Amino acid sequence: MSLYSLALTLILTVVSGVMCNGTEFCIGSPGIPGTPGTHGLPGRDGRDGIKGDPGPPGPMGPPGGMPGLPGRDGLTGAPGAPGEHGDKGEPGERGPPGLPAYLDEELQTELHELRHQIQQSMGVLSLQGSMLVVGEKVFSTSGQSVNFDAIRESCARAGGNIAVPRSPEENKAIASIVKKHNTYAYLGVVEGETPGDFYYLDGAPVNYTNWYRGEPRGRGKEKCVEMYTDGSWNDKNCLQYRLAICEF
Ligand code: MAN
Ligand code: CA
Repeated sequence: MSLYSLALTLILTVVSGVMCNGTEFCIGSPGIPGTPGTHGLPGRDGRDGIKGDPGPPGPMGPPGGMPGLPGRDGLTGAPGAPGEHGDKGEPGERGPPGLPAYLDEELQTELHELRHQIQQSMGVLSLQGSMLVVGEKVFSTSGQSVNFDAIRESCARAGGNIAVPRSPEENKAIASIVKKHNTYAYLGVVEGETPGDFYYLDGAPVNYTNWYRGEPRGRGKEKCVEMYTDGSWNDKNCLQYRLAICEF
């Protein structure tokens, strides 16, 4: 073999990856992998899967079916308004005869205790200056000034009436409250249809007055009466704010 053919064989061997022994056999190195084949046919179906979750509720069906059964009773409602008062019942049977009160020891003890408690309460209230006792009457003020109707209402709510002096002594007592609060007070006196005629709130004409000089001079236009701080009276419209003094 010439040098030339030896070189050629070597080059061929390197370039082609095939080595031959010069006579029969050649040993090649593996070629590059071919491209993947096409997909095979689909396999057989697998076994059934596990049961799925329930689906969402379906849409409402068309109307026209039979009405369903009635539902259960609702909750109890709120109580209704109280009914009207019934008629008064018949009087009961007469009880067994009792002891005369002065011989009833239990009753006497109870009276004694009540008297004592009333004395205690009145002592405290008098000391506080929140009640003024004059004869049978008690005068008291809330210290508030409001119009005539509001005074009447607040005195009635307290179980009393707007104060009205029916004697010089009562006038002095009310005047002392007026002076202490340094403000005028309305009295329980109003003018009637005839100008200059004044009445108590029960409709009886007044039989004691203490008009300031020249009063009443409202000539029917001032239907209420106020007390000045010196205890004298003036006819006045009823819409001023005046000290509320009640009598009990
Ligand atoms: C005001 C009112 C009257 C009152 C006179 C007295 O006008 O208070 O009620 O009579 O003053 O001058
Ligand atoms: Ca007047």
